[in-house]
Amino acid sequence: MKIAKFFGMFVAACVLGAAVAGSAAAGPLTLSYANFPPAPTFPCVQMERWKAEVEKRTAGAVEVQTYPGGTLLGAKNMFDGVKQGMADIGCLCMSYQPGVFPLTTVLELPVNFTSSTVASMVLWDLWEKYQPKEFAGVKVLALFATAPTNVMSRVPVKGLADLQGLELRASGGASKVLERLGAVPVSMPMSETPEALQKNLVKGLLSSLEVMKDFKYAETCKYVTMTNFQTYPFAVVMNRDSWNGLPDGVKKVFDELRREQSLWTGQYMDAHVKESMDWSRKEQGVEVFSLSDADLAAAHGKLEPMIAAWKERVNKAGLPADAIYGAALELKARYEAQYGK
Ligand code: DTR
Repeated sequence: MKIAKFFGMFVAACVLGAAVAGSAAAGPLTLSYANFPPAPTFPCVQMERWKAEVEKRTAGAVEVQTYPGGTLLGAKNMFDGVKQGMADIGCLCMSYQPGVFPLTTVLELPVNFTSSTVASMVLWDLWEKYQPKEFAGVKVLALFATAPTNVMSRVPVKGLADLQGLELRASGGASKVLERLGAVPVSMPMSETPEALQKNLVKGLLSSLEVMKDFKYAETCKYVTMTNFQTYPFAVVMNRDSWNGLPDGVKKVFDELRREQSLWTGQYMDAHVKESMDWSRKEQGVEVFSLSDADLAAAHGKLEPMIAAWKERVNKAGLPADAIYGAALELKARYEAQYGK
């Protein structure tokens, strides 16, 4: 009896797989998924989760070949590489291509996000509402943002005065934040940062704190200054022709995963930041400073003009900047009420 039941279930899985893939003879559809940072980092952890969910929900009709660590496409050529079909899918950080993503870089503004979960849901809803043409050439499969950025450094940064003239690695909006605060931003993708730190080309970095563990920055940066500045927006995108070639059943699985994966990644990031900072303090003796209220107020005063500059760029791109900015703040308040600050 058990064999008959198992055989029945096996046949059902094959039929479902074939139905989803559109043909029993086709075998699994293999898709390439490129990512730029090393495998243990959050962009790749979320990639592996997406792969597992897709292969499960399509009953094996789709197989995802993942390429972490820039082995297929790097940070700077990710978007163009996916559009040219060098990879079916790619994960990119919009901050690495200044000027290309006017709407979604609203996440880089100093609006005091306190979690990746909230920032990621705001990003998803804004993209869904405004459908900006910055992603017109691809199919968007997920959107998420890092946790807020903080200073990680070899030397103690106890206040804004300690930032003056200090070379810190950043990228995109974070570089502008450092410049306005009197530090010296050294712009590069995260993947190039370990070498820059090792060669002492920079005294630290401004980024989300999970990298203290994932890149082991806690071994060189023994000080963290809690600033909760801007976040970094990410997108997972698919080549348009690769998407159009998918069977309808697979498209349905991918579409159902989009917002779910974005939320999953935000929640993973927030939990991992806590884990990373616990490890940094307990195992690596990292010391954590907070900016004084006066310094935080002074910092936000210096960063405020970034909002007007962003609005000018976005209006020039033909988008309603004031409406988008207002919607971002409303969504931020809504999701902070739902998920906590
Ligand atoms: N903070 C951005 C993006 C970023 C944050 N954590 C990671 C991990 C791996 C790659 C990129 C990022 C940055 O500093 O580049």
